[in-house]
Amino acid sequence: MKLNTLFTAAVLSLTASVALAESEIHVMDTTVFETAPTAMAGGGFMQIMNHGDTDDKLIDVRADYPRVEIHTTEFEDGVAKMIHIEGIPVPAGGMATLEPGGFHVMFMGLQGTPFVLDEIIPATLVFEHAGEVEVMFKVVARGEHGNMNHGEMNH
Ligand SMILES: [Cu+2]
Repeated sequence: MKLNTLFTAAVLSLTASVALAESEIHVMDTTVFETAPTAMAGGGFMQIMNHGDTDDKLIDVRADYPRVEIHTTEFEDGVAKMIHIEGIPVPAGGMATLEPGGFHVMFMGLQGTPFVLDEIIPATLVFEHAGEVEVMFKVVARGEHGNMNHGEMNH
């Protein structure tokens, strides 16, 4: 009986410390838009919250596609232009939003493996401080502002 209680306490404290270590970065609303079979790339969107007291940065995204980049969007004379950047800052106690027309993850080389509605795309986010965070992108119908795929402007 005593041993059992000790064991339970040990497991509880282990669980608590693991949860603490992983709880600083919280990722929500991980979505990608469905793509046409001929589309070469698709955008990934999400909200990243940093509950820690250290500024962090999303520096890499890994997924089972030929190339995955972090992009931002700039508008020049009303024309959206995507720019490859090295990372997205996630300030301590703050958040970063990846959305159409702004920061996004660019999955490239989709020819032959398009994003199909309701599919789940596993990926690993890599943060400067928090390290690796596993996420699942859900494929959703193209939103009305979802025109951020390279060379693909269909509504
Ligand atoms: Cu892009």
